[in-house]
Amino acid sequence: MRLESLRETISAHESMKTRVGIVGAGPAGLLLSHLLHRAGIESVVLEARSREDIESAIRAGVLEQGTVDLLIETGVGERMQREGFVHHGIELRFGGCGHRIDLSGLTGGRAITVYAQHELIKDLVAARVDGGGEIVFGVSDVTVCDLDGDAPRIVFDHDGSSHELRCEFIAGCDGFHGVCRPAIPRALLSEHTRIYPYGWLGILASAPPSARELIYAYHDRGFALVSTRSPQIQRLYIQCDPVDPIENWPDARIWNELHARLATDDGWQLIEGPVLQKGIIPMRSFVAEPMRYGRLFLAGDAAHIVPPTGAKGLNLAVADVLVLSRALVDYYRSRDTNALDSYSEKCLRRVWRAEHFSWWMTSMLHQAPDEDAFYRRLQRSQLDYLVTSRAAATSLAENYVGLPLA
Ligand code: FAS
Ligand code: PHB
Repeated sequence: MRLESLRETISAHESMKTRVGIVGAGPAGLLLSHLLHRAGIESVVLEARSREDIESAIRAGVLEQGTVDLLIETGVGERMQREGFVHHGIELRFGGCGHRIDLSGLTGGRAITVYAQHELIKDLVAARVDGGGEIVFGVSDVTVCDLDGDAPRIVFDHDGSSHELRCEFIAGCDGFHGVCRPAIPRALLSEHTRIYPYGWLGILASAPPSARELIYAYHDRGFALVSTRSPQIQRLYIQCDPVDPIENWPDARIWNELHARLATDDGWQLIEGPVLQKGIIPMRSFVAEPMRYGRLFLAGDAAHIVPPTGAKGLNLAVADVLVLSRALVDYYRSRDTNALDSYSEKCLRRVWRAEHFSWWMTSMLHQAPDEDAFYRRLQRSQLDYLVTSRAAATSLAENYVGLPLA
C-alpha cells in the first residue's frame, strides 16, 4: 500500500490492523520491516521524524561483513556495493608510528565496508516504499499498550488526530530515547550502564582522503579517528569533553588537534578542507535485559548502546532484527514460539560480546582524565602487544569485522 492510500486508510477508519507494529524507522525498524516483507509478513512502521530527517542524520559509517552480506542477500545492497568502500585493514597509530591490522588476512578474507548510515536508511526506505511498505512519518504521542496479551496495540497521533494500530507483535526499534523500553515494567527490567568521562567531536570535511584505511590514534592529547564517506567527503573524530559546547571548537582548533594527535615520524600529512558539519556525541555503554516483554520485542539502540569506537551500534541492530525476523517467520509458518522465547537470550550473547569489545577498544585508546601513569602504561602495553602478536591482532580483527551472524 503506498503512503497516500495508507493515509486515506488511516483517516477513514482511525484504526489500522497489521501483524507486526514497528516503532522507529532507523536501521533496526526499517530492516526488520524489509525482512518481514520478504517472508510475506505484513508490518507497519511508525516514525516520529520526517523522511527527510532520517535520511540526512549523520551517524554510523562502518558495516560488518555479516551486515554487508545480509543486505546483498536480501536485495538492498546494490548501491552499497557500488558506492561503499571495502576496507581490508585498519591502522593503529601511537608513538608517532602507524601499525596496520590486516583484517582480511587474519579473518579468512572478511572485511568491513564504509557506507554512511543515512545512505543505508535511504536504501531501506526506498525498498519499503517501492515494495508497497507502510511507513507513517511524523507520528507523535506514541504509546504501546496491552503488551502482555495476544492483541497489543499502538496508539499514536498523526496529522492532528489520534489513531490506533492493532497488531499481533510490537517491535520496539525506537532507539535509546524511545517509548518502548520504558513500557516494560520496571520490576522486570535490569539495566546496565557505564558513562564515559569523554565524548567524540565528529566533523564532516570537504577534502580528499588522507589515508586508504581507517586510522585509530592513541595520543597523550586524546584519541583521534580518521574515517571517510567518499573521495570528496571525509569523517574525522577527536576525543573531547562530552559536555563541551561545540562553540568552544572553532574549525582551526579542531584541525590543530587532529594534526597533533595524528602526527607521525615519517611525515604523513593530514589533508584539511572546509568543515561541513560538526557535533559532539557523549559515550555510554548500556544494556537492558530482557529484550522482550510479552508481545513487545526490543531491537537495536532501544535495548543497548555501545561507544562508537568499535563501530558496533548499527551492526548490533542488524543482528537483533535478523534473529527477530526469523523467529517471527517460525511463528507465522507453524505457530512455533521457541525462537521467540529464546530471542532475548540469543541476542544478548552477541550484545555483550560487542559491549565488551567496544568497551575494550574505548578504554585502550582514550585518555582517561581520572586514570594515572600506570593506566597509560597498560594502554601502551596492550597496543604494543596487538601490533606484535598475531593472536592478539586476530582477536581484534575477528571482533572488528564482526563474528558471523546467527
Ligand atoms: P536509531 O536511533 O537509529 O533509530 C530509532 C528511530 O526511532 C529514529 O528514527 C527515531 O526518530 C525513532 N523514534 C524514536 N522515538 C520514537 C517514537 N516515540 N515514536 C516513533 N519513532 C520514534 N554507531 C556506529 O556503529 N558507529 C558510529 O560512528 C556511530 N555514530 C553515532 C552518532 C550519533 C550522533 C548517534 C546518536 C549514534 C551513533 N551510532 C554509531 C549508533 C547508531 O548508529 C545506532 O547504533 C543505530 O542508529 C541504531 O539503530 P536503531 O536501533 O534503528 O536506532
Ligand atoms: C565512522 O566512519 O563514522 C566511524 C568509523 C569507525 C568507528 C566509528 C565511526 O569506530
